[in-house]
Amino acid sequence: MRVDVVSLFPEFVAQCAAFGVVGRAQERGLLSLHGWNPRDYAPGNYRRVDDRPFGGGPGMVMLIDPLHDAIEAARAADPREAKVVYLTPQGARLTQAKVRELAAHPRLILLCGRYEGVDERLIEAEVDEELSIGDYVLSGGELAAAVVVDAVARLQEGALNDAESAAQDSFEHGLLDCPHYTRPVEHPLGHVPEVLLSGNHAEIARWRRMESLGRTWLRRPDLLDEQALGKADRALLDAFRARYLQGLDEPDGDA
Ligand code: 6GU
Repeated sequence: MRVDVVSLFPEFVAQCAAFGVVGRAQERGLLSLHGWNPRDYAPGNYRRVDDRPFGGGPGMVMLIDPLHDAIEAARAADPREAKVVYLTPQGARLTQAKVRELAAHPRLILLCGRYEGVDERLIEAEVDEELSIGDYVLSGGELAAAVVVDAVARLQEGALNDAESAAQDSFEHGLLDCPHYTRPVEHPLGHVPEVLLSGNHAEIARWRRMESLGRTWLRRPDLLDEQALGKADRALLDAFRARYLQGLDEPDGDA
């Protein structure tokens, strides 16, 4: 997949994508990232990219033309049709379902705003979708663009090894992940839940599912659609709740 980033700081997004799974996806040719700086399309010695808002008020608004020309240059760099996404706190919230949808597009153009925002006419003319990564304010869309790049890159076929794919599954299925442990078994900070040492794969799977359900119930009840749970999951969640309400749910306590 190809992703073009239109930003006053395109190197910022490139740096975020240079490491780990995403860096490896680029090395494997699964993702190609390209940066376009609207300043390069701004005329004059000052290369101005923003101006004061009509109607007054604080802050600056990004000019139409440098952004328009940068987006058109990005479009022209590849014949495939691009979906243009503007990263803004005014956008719809990014979810894993949306990430899956974006990851299936062969081409994305990610538009990053700075200052108070972008002239609305540019958004109306060029942008297909506006996305936010959460209810807090960032200084620009670059970190959000890096989040999108990371999330879509790891979904490209061949980006993850088997272990990474398996780990991905938990959130894909709408539940939080279970806790994980590694050596040593005994440590001053606590011991490993006995069931994980049992070698009983059915019991281990049952415990992990129960922990996933229980954590989701405790931490992200908004994610848990209890009506949609199967009978087995409801029984596991009931067992978790019973244990939790008895105060036996210490981090080291599967006693
Ligand atoms: Cl996409 N941009 C900015 N500036 N702030 C944000 C955001 C995006 N998502 C959450 N906060």
